[in-house]
Amino acid sequence: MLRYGWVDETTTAFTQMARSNSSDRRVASLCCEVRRLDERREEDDGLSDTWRHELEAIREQAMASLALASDSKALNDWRVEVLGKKSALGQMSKAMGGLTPEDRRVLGEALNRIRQELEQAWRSRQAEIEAKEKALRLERERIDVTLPGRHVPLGAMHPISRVIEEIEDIFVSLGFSVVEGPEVETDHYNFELLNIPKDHPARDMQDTFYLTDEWLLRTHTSPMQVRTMERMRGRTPIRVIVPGRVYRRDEDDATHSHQFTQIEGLVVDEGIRMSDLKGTLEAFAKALFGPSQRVRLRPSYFPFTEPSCEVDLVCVSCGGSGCRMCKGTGWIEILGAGMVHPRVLDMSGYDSARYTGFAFGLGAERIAMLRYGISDIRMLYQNDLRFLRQFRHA
Ligand code: 2U9
Repeated sequence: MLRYGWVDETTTAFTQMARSNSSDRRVASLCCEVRRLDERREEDDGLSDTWRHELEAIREQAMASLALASDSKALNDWRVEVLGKKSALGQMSKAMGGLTPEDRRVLGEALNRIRQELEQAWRSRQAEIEAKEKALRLERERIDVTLPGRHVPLGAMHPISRVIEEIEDIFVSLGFSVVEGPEVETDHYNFELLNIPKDHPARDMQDTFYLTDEWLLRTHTSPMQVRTMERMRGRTPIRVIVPGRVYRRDEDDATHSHQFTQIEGLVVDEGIRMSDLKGTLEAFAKALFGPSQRVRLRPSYFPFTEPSCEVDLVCVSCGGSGCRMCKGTGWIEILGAGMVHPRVLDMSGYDSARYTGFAFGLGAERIAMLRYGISDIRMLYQNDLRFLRQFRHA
């Protein structure tokens, strides 16, 4: 017969011992005592009233606290407290060693039953709580697809990079390849093979930063054209442009920088003439500054080209009528160029009696300044966002 709300004192003491992890020996002796005090056995499962009552109390208390567990953490704590090794049930199971075989069987079966019942209750409570927590999570994480998107500030390509890309595109469309190479070069490739021997006056104008007597920061990208010719081993045609950073010993001011970006080009084949140079550069000028552009060649001197010239564009500011920018001439200089010096061809393995070529060079900064109306070259290197942001939509 089950009695609710009444707990035999000894049994309570036993249970409390078990709950508070008392020693097994003490618990076992209490078990014996309990058995002696509870001689009456129920017909059906052989459990004494005291035991039944005590187990029922544990069950009821457990069920009540399970109903109060409202989240996964409380649920797990409950499992440890009620079903774990240190729980009342766990301690009772452990202490059963001190009982007679018959009592052990009876109590064991009863403990198993209650344990299974509590485990089942735990599982259904867990399912309930999981469903509740999932619903809460879904509610909390609900996405409102009608909200306006977050603004992601877009960066902008640097004006020098823009100019490089644009110029590369133009020359690629004319059949050129793009080649890049190291900024640290040897004296041999930077000067000697370009017809600038040690005692040449052009060395003064292209003084640079030396790492050792032989290694230096390149003063132009021309060493890469030389390397390209060597790699091609006399084969033609060669049509390359080489963009990259170059270095010179120079005072920085509004139009000069000790480091700037060059784009140089080289064409080598049989029968290449000055008219090819002019036609190519005129096509380039039209593509970059518009179809009404024209170029003008003026004689000049470079050690690596012969003849050499400076190339002018119709002034982008006044269209040729003369203004402050072109100093009233109607023209602005944008390029240096010339026919590749025969000695340079020969030194790189191209017989100058059979092959000819043209070459040109320009500064990307100068083009960017003309293109975007930038008055001081230093603005291109200062990374001032107020300046750079202007190119976001340019
Ligand atoms: C090889 C042979 C010849 C490249 C050339 C120039 C003329 C030139 C300047 C323009 C402005 C440099 O950036 S700048 O300061 N360049 O005037 N460059 S011809 O001639 C070469 C290159 C490589 C093998």
